[in-house]
Amino acid sequence: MTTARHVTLIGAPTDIGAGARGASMGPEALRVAGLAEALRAHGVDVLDRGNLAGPSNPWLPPTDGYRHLDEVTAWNRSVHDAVHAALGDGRMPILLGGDHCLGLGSISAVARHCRETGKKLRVLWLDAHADFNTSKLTPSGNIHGMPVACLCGHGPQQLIEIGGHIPAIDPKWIRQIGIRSVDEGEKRFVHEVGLEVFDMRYIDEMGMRHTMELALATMDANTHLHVSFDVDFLDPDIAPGVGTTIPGGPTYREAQLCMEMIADTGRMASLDVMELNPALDVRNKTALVAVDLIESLFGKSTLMRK
Ligand code: EXY
Ligand code: MN
Ligand code: MN
Ligand code: MN
Repeated sequence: MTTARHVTLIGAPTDIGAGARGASMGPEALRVAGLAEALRAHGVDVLDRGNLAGPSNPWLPPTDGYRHLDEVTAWNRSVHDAVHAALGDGRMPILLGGDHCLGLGSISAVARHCRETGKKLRVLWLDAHADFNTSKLTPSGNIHGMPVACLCGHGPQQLIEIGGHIPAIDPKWIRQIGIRSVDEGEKRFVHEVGLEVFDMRYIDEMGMRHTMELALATMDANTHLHVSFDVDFLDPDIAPGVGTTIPGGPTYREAQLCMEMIADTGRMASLDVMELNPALDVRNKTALVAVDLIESLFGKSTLMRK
């Protein structure tokens, strides 16, 4: 059985799906910020299995609506295999991105594992963006804007088949939080498919507590909760080190509450930490805030700190 007390760190040092170079340095920045040590201090057994390898970034323009499709596919296959293996070992994988196109490999592996073990999957997608573009809708061709659509079966065959089941997940299993930048065509598609989105307007009006109560409702003891944390979810004031900063994100306290409420469920069984771009950061500040928030996902809290 997967337990949050046995974690495997998997580095995926690539910016193959992004519109800016530098997320390839994300895994090392998280290590330098003390991720493994912080988790160990909370009693977690941490195995850092190092970095995956994959093709370098050729930095080419899009072909048929996609940039670097073959390279994105190779990286995602490798992420899929590593995440699936960690789950099979009864450990909780933490994917250290890398850009968010790799959420596809990670979540398709988690979905495969849930099918094999009879678990119910719930995906929390913490992001400024919906990542629900297709080759027809994308303004950029960057595949980090497409992983959620691919997971739901809308994308090129070589990507949507990575987890061995098409679609990898049902849109009903997803809750998106913190969304504030969605392209026009993408917006229509999000509505068409019926994605459950708690955007910043919702969080402003209802507060993070009510938002998370709804986003975390209807889970039970058989639920595998996957958290896909795109660091651009956070307000750029606290997290400048990302390629696609969008103003008006959750504050430090709102983000902490979000993580604390996830921890309280006791159901988180896999995690992605994506889009951290050390080339754009200030003295590793964004990596440090990410580690602080990950600690909260593992039960650190103001009064109960061990
Ligand atoms: N929606 C824009 C695009 O598709 O190009 C920006 C996507 C940024 C995606 C970041 C990772 O969350
Ligand atoms: Mn994203
Ligand atoms: Mn499995
Ligand atoms: Mn994003």
